[in-house]
Amino acid sequence: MRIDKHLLEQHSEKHLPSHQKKFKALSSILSDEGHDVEAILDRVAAFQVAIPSWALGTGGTRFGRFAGGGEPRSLEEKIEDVGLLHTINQSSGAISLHIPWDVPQDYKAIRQLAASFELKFDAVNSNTFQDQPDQEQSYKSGSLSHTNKSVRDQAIAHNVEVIRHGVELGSKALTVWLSDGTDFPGQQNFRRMFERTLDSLRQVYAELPDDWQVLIEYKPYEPHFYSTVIADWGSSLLFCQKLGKKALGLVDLGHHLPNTNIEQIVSRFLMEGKLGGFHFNDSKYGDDDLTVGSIKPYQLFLIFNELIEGMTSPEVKNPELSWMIDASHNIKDPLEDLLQSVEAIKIAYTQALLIDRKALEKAQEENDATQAQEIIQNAFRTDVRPLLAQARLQASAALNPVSFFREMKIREELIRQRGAKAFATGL
Ligand SMILES: [Mn+2]
Repeated sequence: MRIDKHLLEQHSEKHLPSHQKKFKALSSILSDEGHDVEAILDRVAAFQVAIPSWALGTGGTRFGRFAGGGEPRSLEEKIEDVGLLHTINQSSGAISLHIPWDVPQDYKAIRQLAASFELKFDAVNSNTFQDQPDQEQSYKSGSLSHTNKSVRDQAIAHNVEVIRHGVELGSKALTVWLSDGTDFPGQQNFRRMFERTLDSLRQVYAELPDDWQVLIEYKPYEPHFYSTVIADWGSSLLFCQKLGKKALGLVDLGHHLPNTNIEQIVSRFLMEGKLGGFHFNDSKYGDDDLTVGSIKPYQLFLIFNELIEGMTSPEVKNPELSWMIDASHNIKDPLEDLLQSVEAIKIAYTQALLIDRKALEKAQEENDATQAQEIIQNAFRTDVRPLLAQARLQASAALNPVSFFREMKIREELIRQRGAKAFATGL
């Protein structure tokens, strides 16, 4: 499904008077405060968030799944859905694929289809947390960390195959989320599991093209409930340091125990030049896969505060980051959820751009906690949505993405095209 640019213009025209009032008021206040509104708009417009192929269908829990219909049935339809999102918000210009759920058959055709929607291929993701019907060895007791060399070799070969697919599509990174772990005390030797994993990752790392990165994701628990090999940012950083400069840490917001200070982790990774990317989502209890910014928008803003602080500090030398969403819940329309998620990420980013960094540094040097709070909360409490809308208007996107999606009855059209019982492949 492709959106006629005319419909976007019509939608924006309808909402224009109310938008203009809000934008005029905000830009006047920001200009008075010394902000360069045009420069902020340029940065907002340039900020792109990759969409994972697995978020385009309704997610589920181990208790059930309630698919909404009209879900993409193939890699081609997944690319079309991300193209749809990007046409609506001009902020989702990349797709992140998951192998083997999205194995491309015809690379050239897939590349052309993505290019027709102005989409790039972000990091490719390997999967050794499930057994595939045709595989010889089982990952029941682990993959890259397995005690049996044949299982490790199979998992290594899979990761290398994922790199090959990514190279054909123009990706520049492999994301490894390793589910390996144990469920019971004494089940395995922690040190040996780490060493076997390191040896496996070294073999994968050796196959990375020069301009590629491997992003090492961490998670404290689930699917295993006693230990995980790459459980936390410290373990991720250890692997990255031992592997080499192409290995970087990946922070998934849902992969932390409750109340973890994620913004401080971000600062530490940046300080070491080892932050590779983000998987955005939100959670109340664990890896809940909720819409970004729906539960803890202040935490998201504080993370962006650290990101911008790090990325604008001359002493911090960190590569460009990959921004991705990793969420898939089972209640909302997945496309509406993604539009809201991208919006929430860009709101937090824009608010963090408004922080008066000089004044904050002065407050920090003077140990003035009250003033520091005034400064960061002044930015956080600014309603920056008119800036995002203005950036979309200038990029010929929809002034209000979610209402455009509903006004145009896009889900109804997708159900008409694909059927009410069309379930996304992969999950
Ligand atoms: Mn993730």
